[in-house]
Amino acid sequence: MAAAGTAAGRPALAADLPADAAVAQQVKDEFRHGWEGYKRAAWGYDEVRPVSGTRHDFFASGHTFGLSIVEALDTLWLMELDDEVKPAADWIEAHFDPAVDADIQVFEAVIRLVGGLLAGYLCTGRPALLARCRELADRLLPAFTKSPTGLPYRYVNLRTGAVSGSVSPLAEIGTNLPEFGLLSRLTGDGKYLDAAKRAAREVVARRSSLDLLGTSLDVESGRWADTTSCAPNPPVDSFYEYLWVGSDLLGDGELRSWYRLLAAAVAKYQLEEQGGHYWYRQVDFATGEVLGREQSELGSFYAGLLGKAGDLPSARVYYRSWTALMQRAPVLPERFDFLTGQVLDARNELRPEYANSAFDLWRLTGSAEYKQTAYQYFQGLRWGLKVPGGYTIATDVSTSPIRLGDLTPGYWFAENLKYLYLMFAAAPRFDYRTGLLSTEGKLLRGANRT
Ligand code: DMJ
Repeated sequence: MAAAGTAAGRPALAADLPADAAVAQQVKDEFRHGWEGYKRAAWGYDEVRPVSGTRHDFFASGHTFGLSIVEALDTLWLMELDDEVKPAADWIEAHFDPAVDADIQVFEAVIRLVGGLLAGYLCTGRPALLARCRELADRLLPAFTKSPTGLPYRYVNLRTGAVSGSVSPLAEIGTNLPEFGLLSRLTGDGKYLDAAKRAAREVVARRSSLDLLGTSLDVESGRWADTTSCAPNPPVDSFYEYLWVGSDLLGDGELRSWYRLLAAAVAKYQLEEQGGHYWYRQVDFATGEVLGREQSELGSFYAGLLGKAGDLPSARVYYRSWTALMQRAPVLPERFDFLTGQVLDARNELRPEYANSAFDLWRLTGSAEYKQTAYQYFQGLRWGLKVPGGYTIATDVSTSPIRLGDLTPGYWFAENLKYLYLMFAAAPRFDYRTGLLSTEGKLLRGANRT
């Protein structure tokens, strides 16, 4: 297998960064390209398969939530694509069904749908979006309230309220604080925030004596099902992120102190320096014994989180570790071993995490480094993953040419190009001082609606 960062083929990266307005226009054009592909082949369905021109049901076979429309709505609004905003919001008002008779993954429903509807409401001011959001959240709540520990089940049937999936990874348990906190604030009903905060508290209470967390919990017994600490990689990644984002949005000092306690332990036991680069290893949460050196591309979001939480020196080194890989092979594999360089999963799921960190660190520092490297990421996307029908995942980035898959994940409409656009566009609808985005790139604070 090819070593990470040495996958064959690479685009000629432009040495000079074009003017900001020119990059912003390029980004907007690429977003439109993807959006037109979705509309043409899959309007009203969850996701488009842009190569075959077919559709994909994300949550449950035979059911649609119009996921890509919900994911795209605030991006369309921020990009001032107003001819697209109204049809998208109209579709949600007319067709979005929060009561389908199917088992729905609670985590994905919260970050994509609850978050998307909240952001859509904040951007457009249309009350029906908040009403749909509230109904959906009410139908998700049994996952929390039926659990003897308050740790949510993984799945809930939105029609019947039946719950299932009793062993859950931490990201799925705890990636809900900002969405549920904001919903409580907007509706005046504290039950959403109460459920989310209780779940986070139950997790933190189960930390080891080293202040490390495991990977997954049995939500019925409250016992750990996997005691490997794999932060900041999945499937715990956004649990850490949401302690910080939640503390920021809700002004909650307890969440902040939990984040600091847990992040300090990750830095102490899991951070490893290799050749001037930072990576995070897997350890036993009780002893700190090293169990593995796998790095997932999803972990690259952590550079931005480190920066937001005040550790800019570590954020910079970790971001540059990813940049070094990207400059050798602009379309990264999903997972690799950072000690041997061996690729463990050669797919690319059209992921946004590196761009997310570029955006966060650019906002914090104003440094041109982040615009330059974000533009290189953008060039890699266009070179490797653009197809006539939009943008697609890849099934193998180690081949030349890259072997393409056939899916535009919903998050692509919410994240990758939104981060880039906001960096280059001086977007009048985004409040750069207070703006806050969720783990799914949803605008939860800072919509300028004058
Ligand atoms: C998105 O759904 C979110 O960014 C989430 O936090 C992690 N996974 C995907 C994108 O990779």
